[in-house]
Amino acid sequence: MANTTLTISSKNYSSWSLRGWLLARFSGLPFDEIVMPIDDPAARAELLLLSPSILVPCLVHDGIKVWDTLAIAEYLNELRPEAALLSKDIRARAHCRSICGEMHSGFGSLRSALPMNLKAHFPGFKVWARAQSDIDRIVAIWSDCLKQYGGPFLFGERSAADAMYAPVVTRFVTYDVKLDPEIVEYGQRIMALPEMQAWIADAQQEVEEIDELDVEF
Ligand SMILES: N[C@@H](CCC(=O)N[C@@H](CS)C(=O)NCC(=O)O)C(=O)O
Repeated sequence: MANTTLTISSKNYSSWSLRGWLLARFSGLPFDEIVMPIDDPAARAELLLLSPSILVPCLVHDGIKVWDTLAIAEYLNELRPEAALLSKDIRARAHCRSICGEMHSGFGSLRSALPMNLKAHFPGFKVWARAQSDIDRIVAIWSDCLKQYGGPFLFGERSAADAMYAPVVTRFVTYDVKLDPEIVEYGQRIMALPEMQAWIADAQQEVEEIDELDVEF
């Protein structure tokens, strides 16, 4: 067993789990996954021991516990600077931190109206106005990054920002959100990453269903 674990929950529904898992995979740090069942009280008690917030993802590395996705990104960037989760350039790094922060603390309307659900597909889904404002802001962020850093990812090479926004890419697919070609192509590049393909394949195998899910999990 590696001396590193990442606790996550549903691969179909848990967008924060996906972010943390992608960050860990992008960093190149070997880790074991601990997948906590969604609704099991015993699992929640166990999770409390692993993650003080009772939330996932939670990384434990060499006995150091790191919870909350942004903290995990910062920790992995310190541990594995060669993976460049955050750019070496101070300007790009500040930009990356800003848009990761915006994802972490914002876009509540998008998150509640279009929850991550990899197994689902809703052609012609009607997006309400507030969620559309979140989508417009995200598209502006991505367009600006792709223009400034020249692609193929938000900051040129793959970075923490791509991990933070990957669940949004999946929502755009699930809810059939209409987008300009450059944004569709960026989304396709994210979906084609071997890490995303592996995650989605596992999500397809999950049996748990949350019918009443109406907020981001
Ligand atoms: N701000 C936290 C959010 C984490 C979060 O909300 N995680 C959800 C799963 S996506 C969770 O653990 N929910 C547990 C539960 O509701 O039982 C982070 O950045 O990691």
